[in-house]
Amino acid sequence: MSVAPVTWRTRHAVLSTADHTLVMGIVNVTPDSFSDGGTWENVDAAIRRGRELLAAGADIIDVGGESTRPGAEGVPVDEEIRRVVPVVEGLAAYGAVVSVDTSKPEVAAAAIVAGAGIVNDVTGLADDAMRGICAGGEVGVVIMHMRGSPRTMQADPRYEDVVADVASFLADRAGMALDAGIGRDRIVVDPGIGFGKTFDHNLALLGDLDAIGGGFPVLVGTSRKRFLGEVLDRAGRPSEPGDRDIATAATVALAVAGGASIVRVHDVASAVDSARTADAIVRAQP
Ligand code: PMM
Repeated sequence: MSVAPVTWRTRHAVLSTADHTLVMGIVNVTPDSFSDGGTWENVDAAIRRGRELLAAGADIIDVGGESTRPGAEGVPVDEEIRRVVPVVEGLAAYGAVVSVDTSKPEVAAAAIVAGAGIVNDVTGLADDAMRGICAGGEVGVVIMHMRGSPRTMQADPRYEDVVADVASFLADRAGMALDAGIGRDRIVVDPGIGFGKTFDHNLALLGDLDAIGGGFPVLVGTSRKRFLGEVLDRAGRPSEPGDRDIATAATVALAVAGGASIVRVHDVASAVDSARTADAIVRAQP
């Protein structure tokens, strides 16, 4: 259970897990995200939320302008830029390490100019232009695994062996990122919990994080997701997404024990408590 520290080079900062597992706090500037859609749509409110998450211990703020919940429709480029850029700008000016959650090269480019240091792409840098922009912008990147697109991904997802399939996809995409000139120390990979996965697929991935990183740091995003609703349903405790922060904290602790370097969450305070506790235990092992 011992974990070697990793560093992650982003545009303006080099992040390290030497002291603790990194916590990425989520600010969704969307009218329709599954958990916090509509709440932070106003620019000032979104910036305020980001600052609260920093005060609660977030190491990174992830700003997203397009919902990726199952069934979601895409957002036009201009609209996504309009939502995201002022929030990125405000939080970067405040000194935050800002990540932009987008799969559109134009949005990534605009966000980098506005001060984003990381591009978090749920399509795993599928687009050539996106890889070029990330290489040129010298940002950190998150390469996430998804099966299909948000509109279709939950229609009967199947894998030969979900852990091996996700690991091999991430290795391929990391190879493409390296070929595009993105430095090895800028790349983080993510199994994409809930993105084209059944309940059992999600649990299998979370139980075997070691097997999916291929030498790259692993980010895990479980926060308030539907599979946690299913766990709680099975325990006779039906929940709304906002009721799932304790369940999320359990996944955070286990992800840290399983070797995750970064966790992506809505409720930063509970995740920081959970991650720091797990860090103390993991780091006390020989
Ligand atoms: N999950 C969501 C959105 N973006 N990005 C990464 N890297 N990993 C995730 O698991 C992930 C993500 C789901 O939507 P949310 O922003 O409402 O949590």
